Amino acid sequence: MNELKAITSHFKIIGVVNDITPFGEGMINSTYLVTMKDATTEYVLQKINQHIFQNVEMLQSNIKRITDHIRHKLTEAGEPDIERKTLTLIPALDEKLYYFDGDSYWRMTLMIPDSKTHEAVTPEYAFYAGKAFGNFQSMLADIPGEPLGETIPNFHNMEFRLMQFREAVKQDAVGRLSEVSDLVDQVEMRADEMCQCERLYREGKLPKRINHCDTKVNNMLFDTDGKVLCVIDLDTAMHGFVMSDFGDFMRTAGNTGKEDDQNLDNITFNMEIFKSYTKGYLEFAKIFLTPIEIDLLPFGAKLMTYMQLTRFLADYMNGDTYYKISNPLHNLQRSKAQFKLLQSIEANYQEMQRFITSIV
Ligand code: GN1
Ligand code: MG
Repeated sequence: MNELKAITSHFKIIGVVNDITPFGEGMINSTYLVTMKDATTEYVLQKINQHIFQNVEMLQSNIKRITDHIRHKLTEAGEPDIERKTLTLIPALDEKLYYFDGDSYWRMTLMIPDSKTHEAVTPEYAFYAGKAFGNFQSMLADIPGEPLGETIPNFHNMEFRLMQFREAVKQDAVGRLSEVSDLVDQVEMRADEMCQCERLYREGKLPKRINHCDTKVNNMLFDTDGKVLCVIDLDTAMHGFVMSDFGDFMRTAGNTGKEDDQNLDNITFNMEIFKSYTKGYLEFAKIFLTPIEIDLLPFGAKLMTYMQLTRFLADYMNGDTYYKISNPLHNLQRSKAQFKLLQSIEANYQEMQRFITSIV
């Protein structure tokens, strides 16, 4: 705690730190809540995972551009309560947007007062969430200047993820392949279908836009009345296919179980969440989406669940080098849970397509 306190002293925070405690469910960065003695303001302190985000300068500059642009858009639209509707970065004493302690990179943001995250949502909240992510994409469509930097190259490129997956199979670094060969077969069976976005992009039929690229339900802050305040965890916002953002929300909020549920019977795809979110999302997004993007939204749900399956399973075969785990079988359990969800999404696929046709 004293070490963490020392880190915060390098940032332009106001007041005296009271306490610093672990915060949130992130699987990549380490996050802490910083409370102050005067109890008025709180801050969020994060140690950035620099193995994953190798260009911290670019990372922070992306986030600054995104939050500035959103603030500008909200101001233009005459929105009230703007300070609670976008993140505020706290600069370090030297004005940089991070502090390097010789070993690790740190950053701070203001904690948005009276905000909550949820690991699951009701259909009503899913509708608000759909609107919020639709609005997020539409606000970022005209961010001025250079394109945003690619903070993790090929992050949601399915062809690249499959290449990594096949490399993990080939290496079998910790001898776990035989244990998971059925799942590997299931991945391979679907590989061709799952790479269709990259093919369509090369053929000039599918555009890329700025996406959040981690639209898990817990990456959104809700007000006490259930309305969405803002989208957080902006590390991976970059160019990609809209299916990424649509699909990742479905993968997380549409799962009736947990991402790593041990009881696979808990896991099914919740069509009510799908319907509400889609309605909310399309309210904003139908203005800028092309017909092919709209058609492929249900595919996004499949794709992101499949991609996550390949990522968890590859990490398991690699000996757990990427995701934080809480037990040695954690990545296997996550993989099985994602596969169960994928099967349920596949079973609901036609109904999803019919629903989309009925509302556009
Ligand atoms: C990671 O930041 P966090 O823990 O919410 C990951 C996502 C995965 C997710 C799986 C940079 O997100 O891509 O979908 O875990 N982020 C990165 O839940 O790899
Ligand atoms: Mg997160």
